[in-house]
This record gives sequence, structure tokens and C-alpha cells, in this order.
Amino acid sequence: MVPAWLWLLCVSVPQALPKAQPAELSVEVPENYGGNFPLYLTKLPLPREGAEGQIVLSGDSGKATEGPFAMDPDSGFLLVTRALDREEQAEYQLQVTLEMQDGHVLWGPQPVLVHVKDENDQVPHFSQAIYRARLSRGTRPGIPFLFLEASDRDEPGTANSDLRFHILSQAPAQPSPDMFQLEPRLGALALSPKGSTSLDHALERTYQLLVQVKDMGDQASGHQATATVEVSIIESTWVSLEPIHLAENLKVLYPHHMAQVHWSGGDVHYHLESHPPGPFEVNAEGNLYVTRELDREAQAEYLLQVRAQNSHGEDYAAPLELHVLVMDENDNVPICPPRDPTVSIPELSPPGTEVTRLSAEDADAPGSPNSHVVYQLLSPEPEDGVEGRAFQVDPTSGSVTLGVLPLRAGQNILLLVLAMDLAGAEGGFSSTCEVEVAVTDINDHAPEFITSQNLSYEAAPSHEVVVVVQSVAKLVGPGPGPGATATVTVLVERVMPPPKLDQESYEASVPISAPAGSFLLTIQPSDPISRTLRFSLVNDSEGWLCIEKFSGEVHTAQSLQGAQPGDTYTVLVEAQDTDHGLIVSGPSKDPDLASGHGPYSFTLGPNPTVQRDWRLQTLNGSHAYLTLALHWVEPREHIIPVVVSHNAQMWQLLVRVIVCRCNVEGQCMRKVGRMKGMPTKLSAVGILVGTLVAIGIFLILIFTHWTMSRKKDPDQPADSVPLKATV
Ligand SMILES: *[C@@H]1O[C@H](CO)[C@@H](O)[C@H](O)[C@H]1NC(C)=O
Ligand SMILES: *[C@@H]1O[C@H](CO)[C@@H](O)[C@H](O)[C@H]1NC(C)=O
Ligand SMILES: CC(=O)N[C@H]1CO[C@H](CO)[C@@H](O)[C@@H]1O
Repeated sequence: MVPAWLWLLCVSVPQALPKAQPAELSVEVPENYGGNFPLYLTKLPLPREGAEGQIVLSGDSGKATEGPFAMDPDSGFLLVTRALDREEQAEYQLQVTLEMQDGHVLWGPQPVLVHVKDENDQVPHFSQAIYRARLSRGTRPGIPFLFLEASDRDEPGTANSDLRFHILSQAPAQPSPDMFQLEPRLGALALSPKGSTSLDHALERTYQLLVQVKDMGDQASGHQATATVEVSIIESTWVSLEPIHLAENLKVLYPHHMAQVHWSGGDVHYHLESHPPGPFEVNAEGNLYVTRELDREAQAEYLLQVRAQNSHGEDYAAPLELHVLVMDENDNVPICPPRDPTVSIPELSPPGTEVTRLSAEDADAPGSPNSHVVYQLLSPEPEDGVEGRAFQVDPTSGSVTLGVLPLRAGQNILLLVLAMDLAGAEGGFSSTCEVEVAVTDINDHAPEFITSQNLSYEAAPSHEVVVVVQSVAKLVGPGPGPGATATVTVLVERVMPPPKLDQESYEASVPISAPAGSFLLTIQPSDPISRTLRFSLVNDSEGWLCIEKFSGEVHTAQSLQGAQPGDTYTVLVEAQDTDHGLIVSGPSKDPDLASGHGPYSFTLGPNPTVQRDWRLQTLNGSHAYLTLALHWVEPREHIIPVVVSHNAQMWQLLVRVIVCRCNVEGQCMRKVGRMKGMPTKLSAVGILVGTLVAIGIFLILIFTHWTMSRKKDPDQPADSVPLKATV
């Protein structure tokens, strides 16, 4: 039962899947198989009734193969008839088919892949038996200067072809036995660090290295081959370069050769960098070229770096630096500064006043003649027959100044100034710069008021000024109240001219023998009606004269003893306005003293301040006259002690005097409190005080004058009396 079931199954599979492609069979055959042949590889699952058909084995192309493979028709085994060489052919693609005589396919085609398994039967080979390399002194250690090449025909990617390079020996072994290092996998030959430091002292010109290449990776076993490397030591030619000067706008064929570098070692690739990037290149021989015209104004200087590199782009040594300096050509025109708005010059400005300063820009090399700009005034031209010019230009600084010719207010002048490079030499460039000048009127007349603003007493003896105070910011709410105003009263003082006498000096001739009481002359005011004056003698040191106080009559007081005929005797006469003093009467009306009328004498109390500030003159036996001795005393109440004596009796009167400023009516202006009925915060009185005493021949000025009343009681201080200033 069981075989029958299997058979059915086997038959049914092809019937059920008549066109199904059988999966590829893969078979591996060891390379260089050393056993007996034929070697049976694998049995193919041919159907039983295949005995009727014919097994066909074909190669890749589908043709019947004469190759090393065959099918055993009896067993259905694929077999190989001889040893295979992987390096000759690594894989075989076969097809097995069972077909009838007439070509009808009963089974298959069955693809079979035969893979030849590699055996390490290949020896590595150096690409050359002898390598020759040039090594420049100065080569950095570790930078490969030679890459050894070797091949191994065994299967790639397997240990059989995994190669390692080694230096077996170095000759001479001087100055160090291991001057070189060989990278094992890459075969990159470089100076060792020790070799690098000792190479400079080494006298040797050539080193011979025996190098080995070996397969099987780092395993000890494997095939190997050797080669010789001859390393020639060459003096370095990698020396720094002098800067190169290249003219801008150079008209030559490009690329234009400008320098050459040379790396004396072998296998060199030159590489050039420009900072900033510029039109430069280097060819394989180390020739440096500029590839197009340069423009100094675009870039005046370049720093080139040239590198000598191995085939892996590694620098053998530090790069060489090369400065390229672009030489200037005068290829730029001076550019005028942007035209300023009109320059205003006041009329009557002095010559030399600077109008403006031109500074034309020239992009050529600074400090060279190409950018050396000078200036020349083109317009306005000097006028015929007129000396000097209205404007001048400093050729070097470009400073435009006023010349000696004056300008008129309202003139508008366009200046044309030529700016030339090459310091104005022939062949240079130039531009014309424009400066517009307006001559302005100056304020040479002071403003004047048409009507006079001096105050006039006759027009208005006083003025009331109401001052309102308000804040700068706008007031919110109800308006300002009465407290925001103040009234200031300005009183205008009448200026009274000092009294004038009818003559400046008086003269009288007197006989030497003239008796006492002889009349000499009369001194009187020039306008006797308007004022009454009081006269006194000031320095009658001889006591020869006397003067009538009110009439001004001058008499001799005694005989002129000691005078010689022809002598002149000069005496000063003082004339005072009678209003300006205070009559102090003696205590004649004192009841106790009433009987004892007698001439009193009056003196000021001993207080030095009182004696300095006041003057007391005896008028007659009962009255004295008190005046200010100074031009000014403080306006306040003063108590003046006056000593009155009579027949060895003495009284002291205290005269109370109030010094104040007076208004024109003679009313004393005193500081008062808030005035009733006036919306003032402050009342003030301003007044100008005037002057008023004249003296015959010579003048004394007194600022204040007096009225007085006093109490009868001589022991009591006099009543307060306001002093009134005449205004
Ligand atoms: C009085 O003073 C006047 C002016 O200073 C002077 O010229 C004159 O000689 C004086 N007289 C006497 C007598 O000193
Ligand atoms: C003295 O002078 C005063 C003031 O001028 C006058 O009032 C008085 O009558 C004079 N007395 C005598 C005795 O002259
Ligand atoms: C008193 C006073 O100063 N008056 C002068 C007012 O102004 C006129 C004009 O300036 C002068 O002539 C007055 O002398």
C-alpha cells in the first residue's frame, strides 16, 4: 500500500504542475581536488520512466558540453572528470534535461550551479620587482611618498588574497635602522618619525628596502613575495617665494605665467589656494599662472598657498605662501563730493573765511600720485582790471575761502573747482566740482524804539501794575482767584535839579584897613523865587568873614589882621535847601526854665555813629538845625541824642527821626500791610530817590530832607516824625 501511495504522489506532482521550473541546484567542488576521478557531485531527482529518454547535460549557453562534467545515466549522478582551477573558472552554470529522441522534454531543464571552492594556490605578486622613489628632505613623517602594489589571484575577499606589506630590511641602516614605515594593508611607504628627524643629518643619498607582501592576512602562514624599493634622498626645493608684483589691467595673453614652485620628491600633485579667491592656478609642473586681468581697486593683494601633495591629497610639507601685490595704474577719475546744499556766507565776512572744503575721492592707490588730487578754481574767473578775487581755493587742501573782493548780500554764486589727480600733471584725470554760495544779509543795524519809554512824572506820577501769576500747564477747573494777582505801585520821582547859584565864584576887593562889618557881596540863587537857601561858610580859618544865613550877604567879621596888599583869601560857601533839615529848639518853653532864657548851645550826643551820620548846626540861641551828614542812612527810625547846655546846665534831647522814602507829595512811603479793598497779595512801593543840595562854589549832595515835630517835654523823645523824601 505504501509504495503505491508514494508512486501516486510522485506521478501526481508533475501532472499537477507540468510547467513548474525546478529550483536551481548548487554544488561546490574543491579546487585542485587531489582524489580519484570521476568525482560524483550530486544525484539529480530524475523520474523512473526516464529510462526511455535521454539525459542531456548542457553548459551556460545550452549547448552540449565537452567540459569536465558528465551525467551518469544509470545513477542520475552529476560527476566531474578532472581537477578544477578556480582561477581559470570559478563557476559553472549547467542544465540537465531528460528528453525523448524527438526532442520532447520529459523532465527539466534543471539548472545546476557548480562553484569551485578556492584554495590558496596563488602567490602574491608585486607590481614591480624594483620600485624607485624620490624622497625630498623636509617631507613630513607619516606622509606616504610611495604606494606599493601587489596582487593575489586567489578569491577576493578571502584570507587567501588578504595581503600584508612589511619592510624586511633597510640598507644602509644609518643613521637609524628604521627610517621608514610601511602601512601593512595599503603598502603606503613613509618616513618614520625617527627617520624624519634623522634624515636631515643623513649623508646617505640612497636607501634600499627589501619589502615583502604576504597573503593570509595576519596569519603566520601564507604565500609571500618580495621586492626592492630604492629611495633616493633629494635636497628640498620647496623654498619660500618672493612677493610678486603684478600690474593691474595687464594686457597679455592669459593664463600668464608668474612663478614656479617645485617639490623635489616624487609623485607630487600641486594644489593652489588663493585668499581671497582669485584668478590663479597651478599646473602639474608647479607653474603658477594668473588667468585674467587684475583690478587693484577690487582687490589689491592676494595670499596664495601652494601645496605639494601625494596621490591621497596629503601635504608632504607645509604649504608655500606667495604674496601677489597688484600694482596700481591711474585708472580712476577723482570723484567730487556729493554737492552740498547751498553754502550761506554772511556779507562782510572777512577774507580767509572758509566757505567749504572739497575732498574729491580717487580710488587709485592711496599715497600714490594716482590718487594725489589737487584743486584749481575755474569759475568765477578773475575780472579784468580788478585786483584780487572773491574766492580762493587751496590747491592741496581743497579749502575754498573768501578772497579780498567783497561780496554783496543776495548774490548767488556757482563755484567750479577742478579736481585733478597725478597732482595736476599731464595725463591725469580730472573732475569739475560745483559749490553754490549764497551771500546773506547780516544784522548790522540795531533795532530802535520809535517812542521813548522813560517814565515821566508830569505824565503820571505813579503807575499801578497788576501782576497775574499762572502756571505753564493749562489750568483745569475754575479760573484763578484774587490770590493769583498782585498789584505793584510804581511811584515816579520828580528829579529836582540841585540848587544853582547865580555865579560859580564871587570876588570882592577889600581894603586891608576895612573895618569889621564891611559889606563885601551877596550870594544868591539863580532863581530866587523858587527856593530859599541857607548859607554858611565852610573854611573861614582866619575868621575874617561872616555870612547872613538867609540873605547871603557876606561881611567882614573883624579887621583883616595879617593880610598883605594883593593877597587873595578864598572861602567856600555852602548853600543848602532849607527844606532838608530839622529845627531842634532848645528847652526854652520848659516851664521850669522859662525864666532862664538864655543862649543855648547844641551838640550831638557822644555816640560816634551818631556823630558820623548826623550834623547839628546852631541857628540862634534857641534853635539848632539837624541834618544828615551822609548821603544815605538806612530808612528806619533813628533816635538822635542832642545835648543842650546853658550856663553849666545840660539837657539831653532824644530826637526821634524816621528816615523814609517819600513820594512826590512829601508823603513818607512806608511798608504797609495788605491794603484794603485791593486784590493784592503783596503791595510794594518802588521809588527813585533824588538829590538835592547845592553849595555855592562847591556842592554837597544829600539824599533826604526833613520835617519834624517833637514833643514839648525836652526829657521825652521827640515824637515820631516821618522824614519825607522829595520826589
Ligand atoms: C577853603 O577851601 C577852598 C577849596 O578847597 C580853598 O581853595 C581855600 O584856599 C580854602 N580857604 C582856606 C582859608 O583855607
Ligand atoms: C531862632 O530861629 C528860629 C528858626 O529860624 C526862629 O523861629 C526863632 O524866632 C529864632 N529866635 C531868635 C531869638 O532869633
Ligand atoms: C528822566 C529821563 O531819563 N528822561 C529821558 C527819557 O528819554 C529821553 C529820550 O531817550 C531822554 O532825552 C530823557 O532825558
